[in-house]
Amino acid sequence: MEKVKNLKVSEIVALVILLSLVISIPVLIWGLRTQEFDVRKKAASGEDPNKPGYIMVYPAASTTYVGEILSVDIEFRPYSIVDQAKPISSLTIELIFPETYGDFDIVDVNGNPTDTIEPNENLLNTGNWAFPVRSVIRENGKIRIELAAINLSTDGYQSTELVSIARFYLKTYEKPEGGKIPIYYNEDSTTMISKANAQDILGMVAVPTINVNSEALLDFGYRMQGVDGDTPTVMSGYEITFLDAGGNQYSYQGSSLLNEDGVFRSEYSLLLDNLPVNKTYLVYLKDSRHLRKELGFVTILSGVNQAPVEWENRVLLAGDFDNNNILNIVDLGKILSEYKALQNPLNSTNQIYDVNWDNIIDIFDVTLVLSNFTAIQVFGD
Ligand SMILES: [Ca+2]
Ligand SMILES: [Ca+2]
Repeated sequence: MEKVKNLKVSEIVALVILLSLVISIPVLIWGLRTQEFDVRKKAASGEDPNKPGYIMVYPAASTTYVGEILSVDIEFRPYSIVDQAKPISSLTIELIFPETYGDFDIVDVNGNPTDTIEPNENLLNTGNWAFPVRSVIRENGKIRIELAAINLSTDGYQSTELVSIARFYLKTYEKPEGGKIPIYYNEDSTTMISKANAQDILGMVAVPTINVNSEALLDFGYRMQGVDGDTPTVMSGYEITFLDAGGNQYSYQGSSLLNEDGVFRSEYSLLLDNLPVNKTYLVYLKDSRHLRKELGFVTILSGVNQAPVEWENRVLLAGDFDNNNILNIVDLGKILSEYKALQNPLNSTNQIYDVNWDNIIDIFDVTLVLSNFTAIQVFGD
C-alpha cells in the first residue's frame, strides 16, 4: 500500500514537473514575443559572474505611429549586485536596423534626419565622459548606429541602476511590411569594458522590435473664454466630433493641458480609433461648461495629423451647464444657485461653474456667462 502510494506521489511530482516544463517554454517564448524585446545573452555560458553587464535599448513606447517621432534610450547597468559592483571604463554598441530605411529614419528631436545621436547630458556634464563615436550610418539602404562612450575618470564608472547613456529618435514615414521595425545589435562590437582588467563584462543585451501603427492621431489646440496663460495649470476634458460629408459622426474623448500661451492642447496626440482616413471632416469641440465650438475642417491621414494652426484661436463660449448645447435661463439658474457669496470656494460638485478656471466662483464667472446671453436661447455651433 505504502509503495503504491509513494509511487503515485512520485508519479504526480514527475507529471507536474513535466507539465510545468511543457507549459513554461511556450509561456517564456510568448512572454518574450509580447515584450517585443530580443533579449540575448552575449556570454557563451549561462550565469557568468564575470559578465554581469547589461545593455537595454528602451523605446518610450512599444508602438509608434506613422509620422510620429519616437524617442529611444540606450541604457546600461554594469552590475546589478551592490557588493560586486566594479567600475567600467567604456561602453560600445552597434545597433542594426535590417529593414530598408525608406519607411523610417533616425532623426533629431525636430524630426530632421541626423548623422549623430545625443549623449546623455547628465553624464556629459560630469566632464568624465567622452563620446568619440556616436554616428548614424546609412549604407546600402540600411541604418546602423555606432556609439562609443569612454569614461575618462581615474576611478572609472559604476552603477547598479540602469542609466541612460544616449538617446536617438526614430521617425516612421510609412508603415513597413509586417508593421514592425526590428532592431538588432552586433555582438562583436557591443561591449562593456571593466576598468581594472580591460575585459568585456557585457553579459546581456535587450533590443526592441518597434511596432508601427497606421491609425490616425491628431494634435490640436483651442481656447476657452476668460482663460489665459496666467491661469493656474489646468487640465480639461473634452469631446471632439468629426463629421464627414455623408453625415457620419465619430466622437472621441480626450483631455488637454493649458499652455503658457493660453492654448489648451492635447498632452498626447489623440488616437482616432477607427476613424476612416484620407477624408476631410468638419470638427466640433464640446466640454461640460461650454457651448460646442466649430473648430474647422481637417483632412485626416494615417499617422499623426497636425490641426490647422487657426484652431488655436477658436474660443469656446462659457455657459452650457446642462450639456444641451444651448445657453438659456436654465444655465443661468444653475450658475446663480452656486453664487451664494461674493467668493465661493470650489468643491467636488460645483467646479464646472468656475468658467475662468481661477479656482473660485465669483462675479467674473457669472458675468462671463451673461456676456454670452444675448438671446433667450443661444445655440452652440
Ligand atoms: Ca444648456
Ligand atoms: Ca472663477
